[in-house]
Amino acid sequence: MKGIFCLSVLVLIILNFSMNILEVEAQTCNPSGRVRGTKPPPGQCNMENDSDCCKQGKMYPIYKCSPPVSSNTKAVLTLNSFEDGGDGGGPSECDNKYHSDDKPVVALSTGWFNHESRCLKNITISGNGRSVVAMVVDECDSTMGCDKDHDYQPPCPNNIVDASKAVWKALGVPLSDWGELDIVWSDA
Ligand SMILES: *[C@@H]1O[C@H](CO)[C@@H](O)[C@H](O)[C@H]1NC(C)=O
Ligand SMILES: CC(=O)N[C@H]1CO[C@H](CO)[C@@H](O)[C@@H]1O
Repeated sequence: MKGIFCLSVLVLIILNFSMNILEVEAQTCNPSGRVRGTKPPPGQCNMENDSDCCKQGKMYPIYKCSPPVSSNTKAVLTLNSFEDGGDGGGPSECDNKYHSDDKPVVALSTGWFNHESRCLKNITISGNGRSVVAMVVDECDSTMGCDKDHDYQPPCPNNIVDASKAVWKALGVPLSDWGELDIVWSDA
């Protein structure tokens, strides 16, 4: 009798445990691996406007997925230049062009960029009590980083809306607070 009781408790525990795992898998997006940071060669990694540079030996998680998209998906807004010579690296992936930082344009983390499916489409970004419509022109690569192609910057986290200064201005964020802001976004 005691044995059966113990067994059923054990079965319940195992069942509960595996259901938790399934639930977590459905809701979150786990790293697909890590890359090891290499020190940028002299003159590499444009530190313009607080861009982050990889640190030698530091391990950075990489992601092929982003959290699920809803009508108000939580994200972190960061600042990027989409101009030639800016900190965004090469031309934008969607149209192979540079873009004026005076236009509201953004790059999305790999999972949200979703194989170019949001390319040249608009999203609505809400933060700081305001909203702005911005066009998706590029990917913020969550799958790679710390190499020449990515200007020796770390891989993008999986929840980033990387925006031109026009977006920051439109949201009315004071210049001194530019850098990182909690926002929500949705497909426009
Ligand atoms: C996106 O918004 C801009 C104005 O901000 C507009 O000119 C453009 O047509 C819109 N693009 C789409 C695909 O809706
Ligand atoms: C994207 C962005 O805001 N770039 C700015 C970075 O800093 C330089 C110099 O302060 C500005 O000229 C850029 O506009």
